[in-house]
Amino acid sequence: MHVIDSHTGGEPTRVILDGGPDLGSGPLSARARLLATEHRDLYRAVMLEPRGQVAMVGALLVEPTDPDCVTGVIYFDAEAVLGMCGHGTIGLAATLVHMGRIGPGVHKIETPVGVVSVEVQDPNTIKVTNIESRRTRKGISVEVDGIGTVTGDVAYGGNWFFIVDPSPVRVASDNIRQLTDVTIAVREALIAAGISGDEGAPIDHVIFYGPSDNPDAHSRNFVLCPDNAYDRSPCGTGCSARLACLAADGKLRDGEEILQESVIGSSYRLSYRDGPNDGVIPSITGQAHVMAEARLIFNPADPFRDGIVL
Ligand code: PYC
Repeated sequence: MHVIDSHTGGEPTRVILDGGPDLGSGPLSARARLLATEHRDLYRAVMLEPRGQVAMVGALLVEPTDPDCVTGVIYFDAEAVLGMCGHGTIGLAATLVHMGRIGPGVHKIETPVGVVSVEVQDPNTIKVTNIESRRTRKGISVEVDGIGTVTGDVAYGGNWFFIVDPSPVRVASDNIRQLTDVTIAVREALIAAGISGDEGAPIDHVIFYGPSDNPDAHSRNFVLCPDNAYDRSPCGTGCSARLACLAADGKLRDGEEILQESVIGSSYRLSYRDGPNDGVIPSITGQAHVMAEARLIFNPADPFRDGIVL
């Protein structure tokens, strides 16, 4: 399996160029379901230690159904197949530039949730225009052991998010253990209370917002991902969901730009245009850097061939 690794604001992406499973030629949403149900061991083996690393997201390149797209892609982490991934799309675009497959300008990429576009501004700076994002529920409260009532919004940005602002705990890089524990507890409380996205879709990401020390930043966030790792970047799909909330609350205007900081201090520039279905079309600009190119080996004699599964 031939892979190229990059990171986007510290969050790793592993692009799988070849050697992935055959998922057929159906719609990307059906191919993503097939990856999730029939090839779980394989995609986990690519993400888990010792072959992968904590927080890594995989990007399996597939043939697009839309001939205008430069590629199709299915994203996943060590726990789940994702609908979309913003940092992954920035990393994928930087990888395609590194390979000489795309150059400056705008290119389309097909994902299981729809076609997104990337504008290559320089080899490392990419602007992603995401699918229409929306808030579906405002001011939902859950009881969390040891914390009390936590209130947030349910919003969709290609994945489902519970967005809590202000955070009940300090959003800072020296508080990651507590942030992780509390966001996991919030996700469990949402499940226990039967709170979900559309058609029962699980809310598998939780975001807490707090103030930033950077006077140029709108806020600092902490994002819990399905695999219980935190996003080192500000999370592209999470920022999309957040933009939908800010727009719905009248706190950010169409075309206005903000700087969103992650818990480790990396940042995205964010803005939106009004969408056709009462949501927003988000733009996320960030930087990615290619780090490694490798061939992964799956030796049947390796006792940890499928990764360290505890
Ligand atoms: O950037 O959208 C994102 C993302 C999702 C999970 C990790 N990163």
